[in-house]
Amino acid sequence: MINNIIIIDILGKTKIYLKILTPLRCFVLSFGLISLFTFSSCQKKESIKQDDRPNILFIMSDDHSYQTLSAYENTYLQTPNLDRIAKEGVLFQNSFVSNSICGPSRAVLLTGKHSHINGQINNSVTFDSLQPTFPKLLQKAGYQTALIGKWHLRSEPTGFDYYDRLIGQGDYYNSPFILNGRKTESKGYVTDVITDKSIEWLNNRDTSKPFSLMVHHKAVHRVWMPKTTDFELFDTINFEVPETFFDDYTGRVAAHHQKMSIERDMDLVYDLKMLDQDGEIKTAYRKMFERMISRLTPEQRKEWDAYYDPIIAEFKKNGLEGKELALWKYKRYMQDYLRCIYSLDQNVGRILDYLDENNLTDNTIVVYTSDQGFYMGEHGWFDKRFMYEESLRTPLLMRVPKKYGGVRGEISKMVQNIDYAPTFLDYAGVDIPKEIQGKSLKPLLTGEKETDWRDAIYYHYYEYPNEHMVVRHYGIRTDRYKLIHFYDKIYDGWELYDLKNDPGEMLNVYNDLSYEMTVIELKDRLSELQTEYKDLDRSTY
Ligand code: SGN
Ligand code: CA
Repeated sequence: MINNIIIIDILGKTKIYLKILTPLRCFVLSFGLISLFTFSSCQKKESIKQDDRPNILFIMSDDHSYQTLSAYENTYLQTPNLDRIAKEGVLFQNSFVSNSICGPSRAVLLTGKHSHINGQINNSVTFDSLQPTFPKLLQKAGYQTALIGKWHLRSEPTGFDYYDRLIGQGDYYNSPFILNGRKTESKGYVTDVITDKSIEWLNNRDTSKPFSLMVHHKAVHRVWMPKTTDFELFDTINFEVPETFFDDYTGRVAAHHQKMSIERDMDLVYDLKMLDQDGEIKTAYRKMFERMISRLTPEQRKEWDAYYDPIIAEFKKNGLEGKELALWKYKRYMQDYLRCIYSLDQNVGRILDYLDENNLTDNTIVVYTSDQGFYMGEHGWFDKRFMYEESLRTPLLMRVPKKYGGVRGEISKMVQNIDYAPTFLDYAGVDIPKEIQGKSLKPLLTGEKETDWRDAIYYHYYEYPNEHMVVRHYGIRTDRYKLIHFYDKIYDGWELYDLKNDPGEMLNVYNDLSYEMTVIELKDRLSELQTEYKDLDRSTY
């Protein structure tokens, strides 16, 4: 059975995209139309001319919540440059990850397969770099491939003509990099440096080939160190905490167990920069922050201290406690986090301008996403990992040039990071290997009407025990419901959320008899998904 898209040129101008279901129908249609139209091919691979393939610019940040991207929500800050991608392209309203943590998310992106298949179930294992990835396939098909910025997969990158990666999490200031296997130093703020390096690579690339450039920012990962020029931003804003900030986790055992509470777990020195010169504020992570801040040059350190020292003095004077301290911590956290986003947005603007100035806008697909979502105080948290909305969702903006049929607007279908690899292969005219578990987003991006799309997504998180102590779990999310199974020696139990009636996921209705049938149906669908994605044997990890 063929399931291809054919492209027909009418008088060399208009393109019609048709989905052909059977070889017979394909033959009949082509036979009927061949005398009227120039018929390209029933094979997707041949339908894109070698020299007409789009460049791919894939920009990914780390831990950027959709709540702090103004194309999604206007509450906290404006991100005009990021928003531009959505305005000139599409915004995915329902974009999710399959395992809300860095290394796994990156492995899913590269392979188009869930964690249990690509092997990267958590941040501790080493990525099997011998397995097929989309950069390798693009490279084989004649693309020039590059990766600049965060990698975090332990094995060296493969499938790239050029890479310049951070070491582990990297540093916000003067971070070292590994350039094609060789350690180098850098000067300056990491978001600027990654952008400079990306622009430099674009300037020096082989222009005879299409490119696939992955720009992977460190921002806005913990510990949210802003650029010195951005210190005063958001200083005077009194951020209101989210409605669920003082959640008591009634009916949700795993939520009781976590260690990612702003009030309890956020470190005053490390996370909130209260590094007093007298050393009176003694915290568990103080030494780690001292190491981190020692990377600053004397000039940078001077600017740093000039901004934070008065805040530290004020903090020590006020001696806040309880709820007041929790609210102060929230505000401090938000200020630094948002400053990192501000710089990220500016730098995305620089790269978009570069495309404009170098006639690349019309033949480059631009993607912006994050490796997962993040908590901005919802449930009282920072970090990610849970299958709850704030960390399951991730921003996804894509601008596909009109020349490749790109539509404009919002897409509400549920998409997942397993879909990136097949999408890029599809646009490059490369056959999508059948082992890939995601689906090409091209039918959605070209506005195909009768697209047979998924009705549910599958999620599986494994990193326990770990510093934030989120119990292992898997689950299913449909348009309306989310069913989660936490499974671990420490706790084994189910949760069900009715997202229509309870978007904040405060009420676990798993044991509510009025949802009995829903639970049965969702469990059936969940086990179908586990069969489809071959995630049946959980005893092996
Ligand atoms: C580090 C952070 C954690 C974070 C993980 C994973 N601690 O370990 O807060 O959850 O990374 O983040 S830190 O003290 O090193 O900042 S991930 O995005 O890389 O997966
Ligand atoms: Ca991350």
